[in-house]
Amino acid sequence: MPGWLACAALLLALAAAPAAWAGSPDAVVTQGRMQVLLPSRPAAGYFTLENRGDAPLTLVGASAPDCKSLMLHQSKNEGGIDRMVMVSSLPVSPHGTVRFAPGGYHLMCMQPSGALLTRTGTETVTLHFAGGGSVSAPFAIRGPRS
Ligand SMILES: [Cu+2]
Repeated sequence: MPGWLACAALLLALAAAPAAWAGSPDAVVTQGRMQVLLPSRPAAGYFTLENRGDAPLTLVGASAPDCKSLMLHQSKNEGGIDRMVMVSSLPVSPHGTVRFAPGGYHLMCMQPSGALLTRTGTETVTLHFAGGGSVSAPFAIRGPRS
């Protein structure tokens, strides 16, 4: 086989390799929303994360332009006391779904600014996965009663 042909065959094989994502894992984010209670308080982010791939995904972080930091949190009730714990990584099984919803997992936006303070439009939230991939999605900005 001529050298160039072997090279073309290798490229084709690489293109067809499953789960060889670089930058865009098989993760789909829906129902994203940022709930801003008071401008002086951290805002909470909720969404549904679906893994449409055949390989497990591990969510390891999040970021947004109008949050100084955007942390993964989990609300827990232990002995009648509500508290929040930091989540360093969260696995999403193949074809599995994880919901970030009030009372459970949520994003916590520290020191909200920009559109989060005027409570208008959407905030682009980027989810980061183990292995270096990430996915961005628009999150609707909501006030306390919406
Ligand atoms: Cu929290």
